[in-house]
Amino acid sequence: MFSICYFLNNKSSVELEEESELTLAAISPVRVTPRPGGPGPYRLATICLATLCAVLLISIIAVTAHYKNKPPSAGGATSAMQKQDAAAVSDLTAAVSKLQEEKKRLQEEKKRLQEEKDELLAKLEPAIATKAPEGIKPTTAAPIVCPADWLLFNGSCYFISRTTRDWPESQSYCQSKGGHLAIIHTPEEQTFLWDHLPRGHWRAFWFGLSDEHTEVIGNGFWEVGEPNNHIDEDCGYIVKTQVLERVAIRSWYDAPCSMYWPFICEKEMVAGGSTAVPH
Ligand SMILES: *[C@@H]1O[C@H](CO)[C@@H](O)[C@H](O)[C@H]1NC(C)=O
Ligand SMILES: [Ca+2]
Repeated sequence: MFSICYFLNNKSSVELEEESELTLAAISPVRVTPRPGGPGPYRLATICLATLCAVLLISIIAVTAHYKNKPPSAGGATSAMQKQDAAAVSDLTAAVSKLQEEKKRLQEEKKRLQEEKDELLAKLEPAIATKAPEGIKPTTAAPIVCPADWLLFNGSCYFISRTTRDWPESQSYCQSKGGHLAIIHTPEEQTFLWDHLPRGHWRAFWFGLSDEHTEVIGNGFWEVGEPNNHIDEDCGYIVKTQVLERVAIRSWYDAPCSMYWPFICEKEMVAGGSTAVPH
């Protein structure tokens, strides 16, 4: 680029020389004759070079203008972004320090609560220690807690099965749970269990009555006409149906012990104090 411009400058000086020659010629008419093929090609070259130079200049201006416009806009964008970044960073820093403060506060709170808990435990321990000797004697003080799915009534827990077994298998199952098929003494007990039985077309549940053991037949909550000992029926079951006239205290039937029914287990939870049924 520079060499071209330099070349052009040279040419210009050549042209100036020519002009001066022309002026000289005008002054002294002796040297009027122009050099053969002199100014023609030079002028053409000069025009060409000038045009080239102009093009180059324009190009340079255009390029510089382009880059002058671009960097400032780009620079402006970066500075705006940098500002945004800086703001975000300071926000984050603030958030972090806030969280650190919160963490510190929570740690202190945790420490305080831990101390409180230790204090309370220290206070409680003597109380527990003094209670322990009482706990050795089974008294009525402890509340009875039945296993999950078992119902509490008057010191006993009851389990109403959803699966069916014959009477001996039902008894074995109840014994495996530390109980026996329910032995029902009072109308209240009978009604409590009855109320918890589901209704159905013919819902029957084994309970703890069989000829194989000594029976208290005569008493009890038999349906009218039962026990009829129809085809060697030795085991007792409670029936609950959709018929609402059927009532708790007239719901016992007897049936062959080999039938498969759901069943009701009982587990006495109060060992001493009264006439709990031994097993
Ligand atoms: C509660 O159980 C005791 C001891 O088994 C019994 O004597 C009493 O009759 C029962 N009470 C009721 C309401 O079932
Ligand atoms: Ca019967």
